[in-house]
Amino acid sequence: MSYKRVLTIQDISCFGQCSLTVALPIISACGHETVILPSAVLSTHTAGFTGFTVRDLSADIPAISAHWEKEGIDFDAFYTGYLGSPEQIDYVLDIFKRNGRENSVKIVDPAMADGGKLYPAFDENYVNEMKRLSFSADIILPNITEACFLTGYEYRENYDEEYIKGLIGALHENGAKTVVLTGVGYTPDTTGVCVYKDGKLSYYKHEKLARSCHGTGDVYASAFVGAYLNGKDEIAAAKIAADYTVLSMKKTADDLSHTYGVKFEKAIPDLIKMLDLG
Ligand code: PXL
Repeated sequence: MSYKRVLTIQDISCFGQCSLTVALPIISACGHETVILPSAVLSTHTAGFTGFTVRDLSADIPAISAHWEKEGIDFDAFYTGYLGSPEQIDYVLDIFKRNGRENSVKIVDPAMADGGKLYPAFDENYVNEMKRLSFSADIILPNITEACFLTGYEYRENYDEEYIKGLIGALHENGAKTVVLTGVGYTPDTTGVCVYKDGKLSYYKHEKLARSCHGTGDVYASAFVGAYLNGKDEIAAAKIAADYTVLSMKKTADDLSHTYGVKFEKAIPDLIKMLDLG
């Protein structure tokens, strides 16, 4: 079994089952050394809570990176998610250079928007900075809203395959390499994921549950990273991540009070089996 060292950079939402509190356990369960760099600490995530605390950790990042460089600590892969501020994008790009190796894989989830809207903390400046990060990555995992913000492509609630091809084409023209586009559904009770790599587009359709849940993008991206670093190709990793996310949602479905995240922990044994690690 391969054992990779991955650095994931995203916030700690102390409560709310997203970002680092999801990435660390999932990627660790996939058998990798998971190093974390918190971009900010929030009391909760920002969706559905009010009055949350936020501490931006931007100022600490350059010294952490410099210390790692001095110690010769480097990474097989990087995985970034929700970042604390537009200024952090330069720091992250610097970390790719200083703490990476020639062939370190850069995976970026441009976690900034959903349902046609930016998350409350973000503005056009953040979007512009996120474009720089996303188009320098090897693999990006946007949802449709994020892909529209990254490209200026018109956001639509209702779309067809031509629209999605156009959106992926726009990402590619802007410099995206491999794209894993999530939340793509062509019928009311299905959704799926489009993978674009080396000029080829593939689609994995899966069940769409009645209740949509917060935090599934982070669960999906973390499982994708864990599977990909286990040697699964992008399409196989995209399928495993989708199946794991659906299972996590199913394990949450009977608890109507659990609205802020999904019970991804309950499906970890299944993820390990999907990766033939069990
Ligand atoms: O799941 C993405 C995410 C991560 N971190 C914070 C968020 C969100 C989405 O709203 O608010 C702080």
